[in-house]
Amino acid sequence: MALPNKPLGERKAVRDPEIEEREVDVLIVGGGMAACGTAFEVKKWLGDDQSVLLVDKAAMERSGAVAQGLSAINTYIGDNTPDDYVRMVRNDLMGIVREDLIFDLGTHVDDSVHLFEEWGLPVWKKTDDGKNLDGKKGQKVGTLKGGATPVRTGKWQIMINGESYKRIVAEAAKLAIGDDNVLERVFIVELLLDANQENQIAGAIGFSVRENKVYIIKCKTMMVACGGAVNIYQPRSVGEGKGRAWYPVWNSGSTYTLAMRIGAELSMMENRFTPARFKDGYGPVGAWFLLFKAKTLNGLGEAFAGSDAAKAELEKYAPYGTAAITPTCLRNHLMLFEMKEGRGPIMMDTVTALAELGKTMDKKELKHLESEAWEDFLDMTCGQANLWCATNTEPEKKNSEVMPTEPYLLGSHSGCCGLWTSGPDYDWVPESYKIKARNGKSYNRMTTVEGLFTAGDGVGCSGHKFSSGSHAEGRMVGKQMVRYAKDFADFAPALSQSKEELVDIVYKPVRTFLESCDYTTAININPNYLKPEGMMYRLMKATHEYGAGTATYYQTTSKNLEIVMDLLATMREDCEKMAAGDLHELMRAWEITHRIWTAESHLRHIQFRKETRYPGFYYQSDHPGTDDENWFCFVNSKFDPKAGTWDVFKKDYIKIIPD
Ligand code: SFD
Ligand code: AMP
Repeated sequence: MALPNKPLGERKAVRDPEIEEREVDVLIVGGGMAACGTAFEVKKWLGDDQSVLLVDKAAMERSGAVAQGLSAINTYIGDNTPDDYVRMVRNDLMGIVREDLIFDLGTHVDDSVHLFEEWGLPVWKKTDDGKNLDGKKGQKVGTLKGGATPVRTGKWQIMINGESYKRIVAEAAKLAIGDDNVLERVFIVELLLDANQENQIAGAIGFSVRENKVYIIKCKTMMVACGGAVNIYQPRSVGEGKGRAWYPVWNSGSTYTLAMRIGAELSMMENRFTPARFKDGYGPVGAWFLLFKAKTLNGLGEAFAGSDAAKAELEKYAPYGTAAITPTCLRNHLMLFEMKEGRGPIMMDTVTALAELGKTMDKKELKHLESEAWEDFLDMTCGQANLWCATNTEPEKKNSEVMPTEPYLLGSHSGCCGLWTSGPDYDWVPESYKIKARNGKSYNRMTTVEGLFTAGDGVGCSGHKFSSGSHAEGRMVGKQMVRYAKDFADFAPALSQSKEELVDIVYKPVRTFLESCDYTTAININPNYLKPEGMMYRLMKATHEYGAGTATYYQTTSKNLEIVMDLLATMREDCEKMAAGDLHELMRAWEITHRIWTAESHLRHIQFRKETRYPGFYYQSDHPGTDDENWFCFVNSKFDPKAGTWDVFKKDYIKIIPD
């Protein structure tokens, strides 16, 4: 349980916080979909003498990407096969993915969906005569597990009434491990390697955002699942870099930074997700394309996606571009093509779509259809519904603009950046995909740091897991962590830094602030420090202008990349002088530090890959088009914590599932 917030203003930070030390077998960092899956599963396998702790920077009931709820579960295999799931993900991500991880996930994901339904999540069902039943009506016709048919939007997606999705999933997680084993409102700052055992995870340090307290937590094994990275680019929304975005603003790249700073190998960090969204409200488009069968039109009112020009453009990217489902990046590419040719804006034709569907409906059914259109957003992105109200938009009467947003980094949605992890220990999994611990055994989803696991947005090369897949992957990791903790029962984690040294790391921004804040009259202006807010604007300006942000239609060049790398190096240096006067600001200081490292890894990878593998997500203008001969491979990188240097290199792609 977290302490309630204070009545007035932010809680001031003090120089010497209280220190709380913990030691557990299994530590779960994050409280989102993946972490809830781990918490739910882990207890079943833990021995009575083994312990677990989950640490979330927020409150689990509403933390992470599913905070506002969702209106669809995008991965449910059902009557499809895991092989086909691999083919879909591979095509959407332009060919280069880890098929072992994706297949493995495909065989497990439905079980999580069945659990969600059992825990009370309403799943829409189809009647025998093809009608949709939502809410309680859907629940009455039986469960998915019992054989009821879901309402499929696309081949993989099913509709839910999901406003309370995260609450339902978090409740099960908390019940499984018990409230006493959950720390909420605690932000993890750094991970710690073991003092004696090379490349072995040993713990984490963090602080409470509600009281002046630093946590030092030792563990035998850990999962870091802090979601993706948001607000590393200037968002399209103005005056509120910290306000509206599509993915959750509180996902600040911690997963990648925490792991990379202790030397874990990253993979495909060049892959970003630039989603097409309803402009300004960031409403997702999936339900409109798939459930309501809407089309997008250019500024001339033409359905451009089927035009000869579009087909010619897609053929350049065959076989992906010419597949039955156009990859997400190429769908963006076609929109950008229209806009650059002067045929914008792009409009979602909600009017025609609803009119078409309404043709076979009576008045009551039509009203219900209209309310479903609203509910899609009320369940998931209520800001979009607010925007419709504020702009007098009734979707049956007025079309809405769609726009590619600022870029996001994530590994669970339609992107695949993240950590390089071990595949499952099956004989069909290539040896080069298995990461062995010092006992010679491999552990599914373990990173290249021994005992450190990840899931959801953290696992690289394996996108399209979405909420359900992230939960299922978390469960898989839970089991593996217990196996690891049992195999290394004798391992006693030891830290090389003293308690004081660790507190000094976490509270450095507070101490910097307190030392110099009296020097000037304006608290934010001081020659001895800078504030996280200023750093945020610096990062966003640099990536926006040079790192293929919206400012340049997602284009960058080798020279631009050189400039932004230089700016990032200075930012990292300046982070040492960051100051925080209260606990909220301390969190902001650490968030922006994590964002800067994440952005740097992203751009280093883009710099290394001399082709444009994901047109529509970004363009390396010196290297347009894909170059299979040289670049049909993963790009991995590793930061050496001792030397402070980076290594970026190629890793072989291995095809497992035939076309
Ligand atoms: O419409 C720290 N997602 C969708 N998934 C679906 O199945 N269906 C949809 O409809 C989806 N859509 C969608 C989705 C997300 C969002 C924001 C919108 C719409 C508007 C994607 C899923 O939500 C996503 O794939 C999973 O949630 C990913 O799970 P995970 O566990 O990898 O990340 P998380 O849930 O965001 O959790 C992160 C946790 O980490 C905590 N945290 N804790 C301690 N210390 C730190 N330093 C921390 N940093 C972060 C967070 O608090 C959180 O608990 S649609 O677009 O397609
Ligand atoms: P989105 O709302 O864009 O996040 O998409 C939700 C789901 O629908 C994801 O599985 C997407 O891959 C899929 N999707 C979205 N738009 C389309 C489209 N035009 N064609 C096929 N699949 C789509």
